Amino acid sequence: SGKEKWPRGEEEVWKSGLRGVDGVNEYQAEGSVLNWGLVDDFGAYQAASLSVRDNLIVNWNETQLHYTKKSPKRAYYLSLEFLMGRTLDNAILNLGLKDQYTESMQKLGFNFEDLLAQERDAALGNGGLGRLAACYLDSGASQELPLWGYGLRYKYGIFQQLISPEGNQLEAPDPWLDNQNPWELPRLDVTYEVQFYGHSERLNDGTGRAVWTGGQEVLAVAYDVMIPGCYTKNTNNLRLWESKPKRGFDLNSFNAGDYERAIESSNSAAAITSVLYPNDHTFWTAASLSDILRRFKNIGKPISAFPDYVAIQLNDTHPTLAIPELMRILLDEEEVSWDDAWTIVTNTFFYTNHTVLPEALEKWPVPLMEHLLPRYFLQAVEKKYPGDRERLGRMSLIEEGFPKQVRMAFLACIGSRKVNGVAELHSELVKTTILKDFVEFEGAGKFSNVTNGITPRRWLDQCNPELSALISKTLKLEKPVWLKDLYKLEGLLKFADDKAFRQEWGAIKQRNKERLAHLVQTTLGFTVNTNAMFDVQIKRLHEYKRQTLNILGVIHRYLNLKKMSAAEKKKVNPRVVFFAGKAAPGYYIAKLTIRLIVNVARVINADPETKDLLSLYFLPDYSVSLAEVLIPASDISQHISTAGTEASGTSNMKFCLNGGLLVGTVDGANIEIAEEVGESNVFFFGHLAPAVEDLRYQHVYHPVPIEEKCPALANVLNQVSGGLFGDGGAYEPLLNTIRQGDYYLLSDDFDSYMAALDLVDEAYKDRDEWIKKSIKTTAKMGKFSSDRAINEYAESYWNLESAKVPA
Ligand code: GL9
Repeated sequence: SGKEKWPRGEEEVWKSGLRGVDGVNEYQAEGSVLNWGLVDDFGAYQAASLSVRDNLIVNWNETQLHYTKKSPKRAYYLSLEFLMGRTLDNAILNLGLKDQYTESMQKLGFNFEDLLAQERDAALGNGGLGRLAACYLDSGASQELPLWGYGLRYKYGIFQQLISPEGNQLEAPDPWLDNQNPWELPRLDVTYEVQFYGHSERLNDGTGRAVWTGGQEVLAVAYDVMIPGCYTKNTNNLRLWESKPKRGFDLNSFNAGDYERAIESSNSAAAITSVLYPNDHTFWTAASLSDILRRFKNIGKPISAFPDYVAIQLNDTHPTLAIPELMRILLDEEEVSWDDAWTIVTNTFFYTNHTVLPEALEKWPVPLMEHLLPRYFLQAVEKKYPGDRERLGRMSLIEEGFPKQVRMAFLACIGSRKVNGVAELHSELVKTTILKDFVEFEGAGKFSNVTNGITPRRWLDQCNPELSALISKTLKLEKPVWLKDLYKLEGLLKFADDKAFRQEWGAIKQRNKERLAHLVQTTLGFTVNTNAMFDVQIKRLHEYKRQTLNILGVIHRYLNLKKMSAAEKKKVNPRVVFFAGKAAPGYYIAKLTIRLIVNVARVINADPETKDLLSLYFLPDYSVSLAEVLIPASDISQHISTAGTEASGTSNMKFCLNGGLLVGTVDGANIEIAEEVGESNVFFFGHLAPAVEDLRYQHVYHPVPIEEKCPALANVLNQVSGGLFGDGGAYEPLLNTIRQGDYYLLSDDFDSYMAALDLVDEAYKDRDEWIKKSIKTTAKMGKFSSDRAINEYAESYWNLESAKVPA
């Protein structure tokens, strides 16, 4: 409500209800558990969370006992990132307790939505890959699958983004745990010793066994995060490891007065899980595997049965060290022969590739795992292709050079039972580019596709409660029924022709736009025109995602508006463009794009001739929670990567699920979305993936000046250089990426991009038709539920069956 805000420590007393009068809380006086003193929103959020947690713990405990008793095959999702966002709302929705909580908190004098906003995001991830992991956990629990996540408990999540007055991105730490985290259970009883660095040494006892020695000893302490399923008792576990020094500090140095030295190694141990993306992944894979192995051993089966009880999914190559680590355990600790160990390993692991961009393919120094690499792999290749030295070089796990490096994607590939990409086109590209030789060598059967999905619980029910309620009412279905079988949305199709329904649909979109406008007003102080079309691009800043194309398009539109007569302007459809996203701190060109966006916004939003028709906002510090407000408010969203570069994209699915239309290239999951909703309901543009290589070749060997090739774009670039948006020279490095080489093909796609946006304007004029498109889009999004995706993994990959906890 905003009215009854109760800043912490304020002396004023709320005059009624349970919080007592005259500054004395009745419950405080009685010494009850509600002994909080004056309770503000944050305190009430904490109290509500603890009471929800009580429910969760019971379910979580029963679920773990049930799995232990039944010993089903289990799957483990190993990921360095879990971008969970907030938990309270998600938990009470999944428990079916939202109405009760809203009502009770109101009786206590609180607006529940304000309380929800008190929670800090758990932002243990960078972007789509980490959010995908979070959606899969939600679906695993909802589908009652024995699926656990393993990751790291970073003390600091992804950096907070600030924007300086000049428009530069600044980074600040995200100490998200400072307020305590009610959603995790510290498990001091689950700790492992991990030896960092060190080496394997043969024992001299004639057995041929080896032990790992040397290095620094670090403790891995488990924190369990409860993952409630939707309307089920099944509450799965996400186990996050915290690193801790094993021996406290070094007493000798301490006694000698060298305090810095005394705490040095204890600090370096704690640093491992300090910030998102440490560079050493050994720690965590070692702890996770010990944990998985211990659980397996409790079943009492021989080690050869390991793959019958355990499936491990690698979320990209980041956790690939689990492969050599399991080899080490099997060889050195379980005394299994090399061949048998390799059989176990290759039946346990599964590898998902999330990008074909060459610069994103991980390479690691050889010495880290020298002794554990399957060396005979190349011998096998040699045997199959005698004398083909070139192929041998291409396929080697080790890239020659200084230092020698391990190609992690290759290791993940040969160490896994199956390999998949994350959308049809991407999986095809994996097979025909980066892993082509491996397809030839191992057979195509090992490689397949699982198109990504998103959880409709968070990305519809939670973020768009009005639309969710309208859907339940219209389909005459209880919420969990269609939320757990998203294909049921097709039932909405026939209502596209129902005028009253369309009106309700449109009114909800309008209110969601107002909700976003309210947020912008209260946080940034800008008044957003809610009668305009809302056009949104939110994602990590990256050249391949082409936010630059978008902002240059906005400038083009602005320049056109400036040329128009008053009569022409009357026909123009007002538009508000939103950007949000973080740039990697060291990614200079991406940061320059942010700077350009911010400065274009400053000029355009202040221009009295055009500002009612075109305005632009860069919303700082993009997060899961911000996405939950932006996505339901969009009329269109942009997914405009150079064809073949965006493996899948998942926000495209979220926008469409909420009835936003898609402007995009023929790339990633855009293609499958269009297949579902029909091409007439998306706005496609740009060159296709097979043309990209040729175009790049042309740029280099037969360059055509941009003035000739795309005059409209050349004009925009000149305006920027000329200083229309402040110091033109500052943008030169960014503009030159387009003028020279234009690796991401902006000059090739600019004209068709602008044409697509014109079609959007045309279509938006017929509001009734537009809403029909919107309804049809939502109705056809069934395929993109992460429930569908997780079931594909469970059935075709892990051979995993559901294990429902009895009610
Ligand atoms: C990504 C791809 O770029 C996306 O297209 C894809 O949707 C997701 C999930 O499969 O994975 N791969 C990748 O490295 N990131 C992705 O988003 N990057 C980040 O998460 C920052």
